[in-house]
Amino acid sequence: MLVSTLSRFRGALVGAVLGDCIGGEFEGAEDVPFDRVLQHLSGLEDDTRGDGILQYSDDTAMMRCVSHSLLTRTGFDEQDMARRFAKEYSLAPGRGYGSGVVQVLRKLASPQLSDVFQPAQAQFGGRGSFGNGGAMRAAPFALAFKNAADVRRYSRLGAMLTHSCSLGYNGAVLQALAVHLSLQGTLALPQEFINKLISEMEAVEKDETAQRDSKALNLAEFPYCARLHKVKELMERNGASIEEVISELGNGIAALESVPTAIFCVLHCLEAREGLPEHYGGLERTIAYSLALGGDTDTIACMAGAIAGAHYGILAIPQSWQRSCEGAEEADQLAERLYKLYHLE
Ligand code: 8NA
Ligand code: MG
Ligand code: MG
Repeated sequence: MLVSTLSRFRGALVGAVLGDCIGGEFEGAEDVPFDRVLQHLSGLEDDTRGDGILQYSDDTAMMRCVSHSLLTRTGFDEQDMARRFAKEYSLAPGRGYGSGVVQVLRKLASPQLSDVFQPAQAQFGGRGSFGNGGAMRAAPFALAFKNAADVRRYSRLGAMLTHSCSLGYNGAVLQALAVHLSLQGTLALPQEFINKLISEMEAVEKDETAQRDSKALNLAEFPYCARLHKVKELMERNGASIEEVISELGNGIAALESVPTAIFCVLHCLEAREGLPEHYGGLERTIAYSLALGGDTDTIACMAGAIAGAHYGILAIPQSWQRSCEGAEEADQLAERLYKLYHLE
């Protein structure tokens, strides 16, 4: 079926919000059997439960800020984006932010602050955060900028407002590039999709700082490339167990332990899978499968939801799921506005 570009844009942001809202149920859980996931998902079809029953968390809260900032400034403006993050946090601090990032968000609220990248650089003894908080909000960069170089550049800077460790901001670059490729329909050829991501990340991880950070953290020399090669291996194995996926890719709050995992979820669910209902389309499978991995489920489902939503488009997302999630309607409107920005020449 032909999916229009506008439908892909709407699918990307709505898919992300759904992943966050629906995934919140299992955040931090260790073992999530498929029947619990399916029970949770079938509950969304119950019309008596009311609209927006599932609330969004930090992932969507910050993604809204990114979208509003890119739209209002018609491009990337670090001061404006930083102010929005700080304001959003002060208005709704209880959205499940990471324990470190709240210090950055408090400092960003200070009117005396001149360098908005400085608070992030002071985190974790000057090493900066490698959490997935930059990646979870990266999708709108792929909707605002047309060419890959801009997507790379601005998703990196946008993440650096809170995550100055290269493992943190490079996770955001990878997530934004995955959405960028998916919007172009590249997931129709999964091997090409993963190979392109690997070659993009080879260029990104050549950077001196990236090399130094991975050494300091005792990681492989090109850590994201190494994980993406594992994604490829798991795809070729075609039938990897949940346990293998968790042990080889991770399901944690570090960007390295969750962005490649989200990409794997999307690729794995391009086909029907055992344990998931036959009537599910690819987007439903992707979200269900992300939840079954446990760990940082809201964020992994949010990132996988953005990539999958860009592939399948808005029409593939069940209405009842959209109605159940706070912020889904606004995300749809923001995506439409970003579509216009993207097409501004
Ligand atoms: P962050 O920047 O606070 O990082 C998350 C955590 O990762 C930190 O609190 C540390 O424990 C650890 N960490 C990151 N960098 C380093 C480092 N250089 N050295 C040692 N430890 C480090 O927050 P974030 O914005 O990256 O958020 C990541 C995740 O946390 C998101 O999935 C988000 O949803 C959130 N989260 C919230 C809850 C909750 O309470 N609801 C639970 C889990 C995760
Ligand atoms: Mg969250
Ligand atoms: Mg999370």
